[in-house]
Amino acid sequence: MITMEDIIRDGHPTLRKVAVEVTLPPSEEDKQILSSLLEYLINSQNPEVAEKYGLRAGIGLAAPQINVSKRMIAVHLKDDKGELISCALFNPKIISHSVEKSYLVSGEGCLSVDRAIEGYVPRYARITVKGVNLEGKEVKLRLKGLPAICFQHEIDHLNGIMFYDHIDKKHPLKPIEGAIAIER
Ligand code: K1U
Ligand code: NI
Repeated sequence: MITMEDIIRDGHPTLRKVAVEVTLPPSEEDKQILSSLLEYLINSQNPEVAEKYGLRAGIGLAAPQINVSKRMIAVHLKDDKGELISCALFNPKIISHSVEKSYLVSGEGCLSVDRAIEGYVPRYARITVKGVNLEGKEVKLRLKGLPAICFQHEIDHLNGIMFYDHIDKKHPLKPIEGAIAIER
């Protein structure tokens, strides 16, 4: 199982690399890595398990964060209707997005960043993501709100991009014009 000791931190060169596509059908090893990403999220959101193993709670995780530079991500969260989105994908790709932007009023965090970084992170308000799940099936997801933001954060990790790269350095808390402000 993945613990915080397996998660590499800001400054590690792998976090700045563009990860390679996973060869499909995936190997047993790649399937095991991808399911361990999702398992981390589930464990980290269980207060007893998180306390026992010292896990910081997460809603998303990407393979580069455990020093595996391959295109795999997991997301485990509830949408604004309380529906669980629990998803592990090989080679996720944003195939379309809105012009409209959104951002979290509380800002974003990252399991690879040990300090809080203030600032609004502009994201597409709505995205459509394609990828291949652990069963080898191609899936297409239409997302908005926090799930859309979380998938963009994780796909950024596959491209060597950190959330703070998107923050306006001079005016981190300047409201983003025309964007939806999401409270959570
Ligand atoms: O990729 C990561 O480092 C995980 C990160 C993902 C993320 C955070 C904020 C916006 C988009 C994506 C986290 O999960 S940080 C923890 C977090 O945001 C959270 C944890 C438990 C409950 C609610 C939120
Ligand atoms: Ni992150």
